[in-house]
Amino acid sequence: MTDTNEEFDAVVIGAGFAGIYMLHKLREQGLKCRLFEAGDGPGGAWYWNRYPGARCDSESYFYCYFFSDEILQEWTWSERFPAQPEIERYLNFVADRLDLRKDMSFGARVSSTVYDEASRRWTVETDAGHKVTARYVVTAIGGLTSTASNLPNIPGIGDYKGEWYHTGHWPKDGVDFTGKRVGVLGTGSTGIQAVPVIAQTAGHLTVFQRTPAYIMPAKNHPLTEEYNAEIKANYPTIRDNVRTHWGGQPYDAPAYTFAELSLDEATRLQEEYWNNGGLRVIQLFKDARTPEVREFQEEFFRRKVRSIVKDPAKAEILEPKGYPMGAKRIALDTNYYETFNLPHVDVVDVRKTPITRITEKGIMVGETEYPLDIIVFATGYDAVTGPFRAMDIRGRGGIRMYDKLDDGPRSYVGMAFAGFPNLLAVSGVPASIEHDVEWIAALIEHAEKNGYKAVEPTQEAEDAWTEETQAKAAGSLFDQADSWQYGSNVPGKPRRFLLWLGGLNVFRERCDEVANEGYKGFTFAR
Ligand code: NA7
Repeated sequence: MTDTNEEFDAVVIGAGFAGIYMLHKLREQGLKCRLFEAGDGPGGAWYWNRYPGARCDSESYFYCYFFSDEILQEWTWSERFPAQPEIERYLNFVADRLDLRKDMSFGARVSSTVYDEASRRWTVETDAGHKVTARYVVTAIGGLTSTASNLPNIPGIGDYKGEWYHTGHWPKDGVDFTGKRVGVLGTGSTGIQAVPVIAQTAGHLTVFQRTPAYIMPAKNHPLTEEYNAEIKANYPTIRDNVRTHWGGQPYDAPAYTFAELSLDEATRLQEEYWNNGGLRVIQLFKDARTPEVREFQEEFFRRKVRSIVKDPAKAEILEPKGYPMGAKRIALDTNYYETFNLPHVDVVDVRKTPITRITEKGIMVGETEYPLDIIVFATGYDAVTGPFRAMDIRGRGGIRMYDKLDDGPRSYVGMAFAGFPNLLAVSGVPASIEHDVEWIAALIEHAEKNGYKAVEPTQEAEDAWTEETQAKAAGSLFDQADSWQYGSNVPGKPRRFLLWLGGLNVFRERCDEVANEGYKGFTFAR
């Protein structure tokens, strides 16, 4: 089907968790909608991230939609931490269950979206030849997106004659590593998941590590029928807990006070939490933010590395150090450290001796060349602002989103932009996505009911929110390391914090406040 010149009430960009629900919500409100998606099916980040070992770090029972009791009951997860194919299947299931496909165009990457002040409409064009107009545009393009993958600017990268891949747009047919000399560059959450799986078939695997991550064991396992039945019976409580938790996780608050425990007792408890695995490994002490607890846990993690990795030289490189735990995202692993006990797997410290160039044959570290048949770049993303800057978005008076975000992130409540009427944005993880979708849907309903043609935040509201976001991050743990959350993984990107660090529960309250006070901070035009 071609949509050329068709007029819509709303265009949604992206068919991941955010876009799927946004399309459903707006359609429910009676809007004529079209969703454009670059991939050839639903999935979003879970469509593109097909790299070996790709898996969610949140448990399946809360990495999902809560808005529909039917979907909660009809879908059954097979593993504690779902792998990419299962999440992709889930999103396809939801798209079908809600009969959304007929309003989705796949293989259509939005190239530009331009606002016309006279008609108060956006013109949206895709690289597949669509050109449509809409009153509202909702970007559901994610913060860590294939369009903004971060390929390091290493000299000679164009000279390399072998195969190379970025984990964020992995070939659908997979990559055959059998017997090959493989190099993985990057040891964030992605590299840590990919390394053990690539090692299973590679002839030789070299991991190039700049910063050693703090890593917790996932302890992933299949879910039993009894477990799933119990989860399904408890979904109302789980949903409430997700919505009131600081980080959108349905977990109980930490149970112990480190300062009141003997070192032996604290170690025993920490061991127990370690053995249970998952995000809760470090969520046991109420006084977790004190330097004593952090040092205790950091050392606990380092001891674990030394106890698993048999070669002391490799262990020394892999031990997390040089920055406080929590200042970068803590990863979950399945057999990451164990993989370095295999004779054909090495780790190279490229902080100590940096990569000098990429050659025809492989990667040069200092004066040493590592010949490689395949390089895997697990080097992350130009996060949050990158996906917006990858598209030509022009608001009132032709102002470009590209320029607006040149100095770092700017928004009002993370969802709206001064100068860009009726352009709204959803991103994040399912817990925050559901909130944002519902909030945006309510804002649009408010505008529709009152006959407003354009809604846009004031510059003052946007400035205040933007500054508040930065203030929340200043002095936080994140402030003590270089991370994608601070934009420091992309050379030249301003050091501005890209996320809201005030807690998801507080964010919900703040957004409610805006809505309840007649959408304060927004202007509406008829
Ligand atoms: P991350 O977390 O940004 O990790 C990227 C990794 O790549 C990290 O280890 C970086 O080292 C490394 N990197 C990046 N550029 C270079 C260069 N030029 N040289 C050497 N090493 C480099 O991306 P992920 O894909 O793992 O995870 C992104 C998010 O997706 C994650 O937080 C989850 O939410 C899901 P560095 O640490 O910068 O020294």
